Amino acid sequence: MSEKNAENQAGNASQVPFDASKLRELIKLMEAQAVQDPIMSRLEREEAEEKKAVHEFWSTQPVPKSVEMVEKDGPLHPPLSPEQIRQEPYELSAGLKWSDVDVEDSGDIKELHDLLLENYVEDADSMFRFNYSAEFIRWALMPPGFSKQWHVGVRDEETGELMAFISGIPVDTMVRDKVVRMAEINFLCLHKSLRSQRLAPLLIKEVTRRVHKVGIFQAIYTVGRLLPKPVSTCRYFHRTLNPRKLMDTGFSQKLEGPQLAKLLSVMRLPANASIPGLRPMRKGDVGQVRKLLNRYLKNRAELLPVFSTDAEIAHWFLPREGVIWTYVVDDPEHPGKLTDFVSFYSLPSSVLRTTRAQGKSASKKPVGNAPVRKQHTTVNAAYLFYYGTRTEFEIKLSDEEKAVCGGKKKEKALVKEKENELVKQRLCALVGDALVMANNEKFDVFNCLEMMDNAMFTKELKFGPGDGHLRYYLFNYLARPVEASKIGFVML
Ligand code: MYA
Repeated sequence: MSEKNAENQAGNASQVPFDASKLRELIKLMEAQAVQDPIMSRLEREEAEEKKAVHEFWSTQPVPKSVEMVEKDGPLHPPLSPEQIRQEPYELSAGLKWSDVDVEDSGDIKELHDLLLENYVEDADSMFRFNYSAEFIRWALMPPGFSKQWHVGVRDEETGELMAFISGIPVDTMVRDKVVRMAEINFLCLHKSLRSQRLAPLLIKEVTRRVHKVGIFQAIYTVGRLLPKPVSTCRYFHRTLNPRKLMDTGFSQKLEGPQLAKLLSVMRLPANASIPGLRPMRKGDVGQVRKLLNRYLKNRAELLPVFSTDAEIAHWFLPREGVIWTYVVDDPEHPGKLTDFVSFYSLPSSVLRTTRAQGKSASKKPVGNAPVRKQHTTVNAAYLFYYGTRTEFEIKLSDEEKAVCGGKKKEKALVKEKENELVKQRLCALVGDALVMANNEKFDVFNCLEMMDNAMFTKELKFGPGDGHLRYYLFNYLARPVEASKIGFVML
């Protein structure tokens, strides 16, 4: 949707008399967030500090140094022979013991849920903390081929309390033209009482050992902070669904009076989806969704997961209440033929407090100094997961266009441009409908990263840039930097 359309929409939907100059001011204000925040300088500062940092642990691991320029892709070290792989677990500090977490067990999953609820990722101002539901954790950790041995827990020997965790799941990862079996590492978490005691390296080494034991020597992981050395960095974008609640919780900047009224009307969404044939995904759709997704990712991305089986697609995409929503477009002209799909998942954040620490800038969310108006315990955030749509079109240039191009190279570029325009139109409609669905499910905000083709719709659909970034890393695999728009891997 163009800015002009946004203005019209605002004018139509709102009861407030339409004032185009006020709206332009508001849109500028929203866009200016990126400029006002010292984001670039903060990123640059982090990079400068990282170049000087000493990494006692990471300097011993098969990852590129921060100052290293990676110029070709491939493993850093060859696979280890079975004799080179340590057989016994690493030794933990006194009072702690290793313990596999059985996420199928109701007691274990509750303990893991509670550990993460109290100790997992927070924004830089400790205003919000991720609040993964138990069902979500099960979904994230039990794809086909998962192994309980890769759900590594640490317990207090005396009390039995779960004090730390790290997980791996298997994933076929494509880095440019190579597919590599990897472990996807996530949910590294230490109880707050065990921080800064060099336990994280032990957890990482132990999960590495267990992954090595089954003959896998590469891994992919994402971390907000800068470590040696990301293959890509993606910025978070946020689309407000419930402006009042986001202001009340300090998630977004407080507005009042006409500005607030305008924001409410600009952000208002229709009640129903716009694409004919859009419906929730069903079991019978699995095969077509697999084809759509793999084709889309391979055409558009350089770092992507490969979904080799229908079982994987069924696991990751069939709707699960409160966890994952997937909508397919069932072509009304050819019933049963799917043309597109889009999915999003639920990841709430607990509200820890509603004002920002003075003199600090948040690193994950665009927060302001909103005074508390209403108490909320959680922000219900939907995150864009994967989507797929057609990317190949039979575009024929007119003789006039060919003449203007004056050569095959420019003609090819023009065809690409036209293809991208068609993809963009479709994605705006598709993700626009995902917003409608998420809004109807009472989500407060819809988040995505500036990865894949997301830049094609963020502005049109009124996403604003956040101040958080997510860095992508590969373990024991050198890869030339991948642009954010070529990242096709969503990590939970
Ligand atoms: S990202 C989510 C991470 N979790 C959180 O942010 C939750 C809240 N925070 C915590 O629980 C703790 O602060 C953690 C660190 C556990 C993060 N990734 O024990 P320490 C390095 C990698 O004294 P603590 C996710 O889950 C740090 O640079 N390294 O630190 C993906 C330093 O090393 P060096 C990290 O603060 C995880 C050392 O640890 C991270 O008490 C991917 C300090 O240890 C981090 N997030 O605890 C893991 N944070 O001196 C890598 C700190 O060298 C997987 N550090 O700078 C690699 C692939 C493994 C498999 C390979 C298979 C082939």
